[in-house]
Amino acid sequence: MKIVAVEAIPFAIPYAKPLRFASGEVRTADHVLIRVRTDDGLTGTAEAPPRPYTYGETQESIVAVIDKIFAPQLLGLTALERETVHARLNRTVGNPTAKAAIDLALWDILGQATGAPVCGLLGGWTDRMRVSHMVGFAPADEMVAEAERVRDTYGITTFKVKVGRQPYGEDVAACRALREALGPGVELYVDGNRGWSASEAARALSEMADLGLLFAEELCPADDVLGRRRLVAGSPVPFIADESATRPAEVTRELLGGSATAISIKTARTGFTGSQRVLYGCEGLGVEVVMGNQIDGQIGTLCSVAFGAAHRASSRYAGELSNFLDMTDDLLTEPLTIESGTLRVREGAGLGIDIDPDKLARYRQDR
Ligand code: MUC
Ligand code: MG
Repeated sequence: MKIVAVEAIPFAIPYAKPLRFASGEVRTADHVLIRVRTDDGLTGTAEAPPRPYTYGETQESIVAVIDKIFAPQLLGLTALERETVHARLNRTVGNPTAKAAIDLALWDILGQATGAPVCGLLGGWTDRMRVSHMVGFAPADEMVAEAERVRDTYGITTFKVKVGRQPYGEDVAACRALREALGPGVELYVDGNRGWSASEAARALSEMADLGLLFAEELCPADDVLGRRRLVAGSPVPFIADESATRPAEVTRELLGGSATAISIKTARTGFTGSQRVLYGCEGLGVEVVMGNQIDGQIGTLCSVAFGAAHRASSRYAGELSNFLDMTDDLLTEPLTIESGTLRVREGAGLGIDIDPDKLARYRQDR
């Protein structure tokens, strides 16, 4: 299991329907396919999605940091030396999705080498998760039509509504329209991607007090610490930290500082190893988690569901596992399917990621 190569292959697949939110928008999945190869012929696979508005990474920066810094540091280590791998990766600050993808690929190798599914190695709690769908910015009637289509087509009954527009009344009206159209049985929560000030968020939440929101996520800037504490203290809705808590230490700070009451876990930014650190910390503190989405493609989504389903605490709420539905294509030989509002973990050894060589040839950007 000695690492002999770490490949970073940029690829680009357009979205059929762009996702818009307060901090940015995604029109093309310009991700990086990571392949870690070992001397015994195994290949661990993962994808890194650049999110410049969240982490400062770009497709080019992910390829560069892997080719120039990470790959040379990892050659010769084995997939069983993850602590050493992370110690070396963490000599470089930032670059969370590049680091996470390497970690995910190493777990894929461990699974293949032992003949076990990664979900089982991580905890093996269940084999599926309920799916939550993200509804991006659009006029309220289009947001309602999308949610109804997704509910009717895939059986999904949990929706995360993007908010954070100015003025906030447009978002409040959209959430109200969604609740009225979808009825009381559907779970609704909101994600502001830091778009509102704390006082705008307080006013918006009070106007939505009758909508039965499940969570409120990252409504105002991460630096507005006192504003966020005030919001958390004054709201009955649990507050999920996403961009403000991207590492285990930030999770601790947010929770102990009283500016969050729940945590979004994204395997795209903390891999499996860091995500377990976050999850176990939250469990120890009695804090709930939600499996978030870094607007992953199908490879990243397989990683999220493998982790989410592996633990009791991470499978409790619906996981954000449906962003890939808006892509025009993907790289997997066998595409993912969501049925009855549920996504299953892939069976077999490792993560079950099988890349279609023709699709990779069509979408890769480096040839
Ligand atoms: C989310 O939960 O915020 C959008 C920006 C980002 O960093 O993640 C996505 C989804
Ligand atoms: Mg978020």
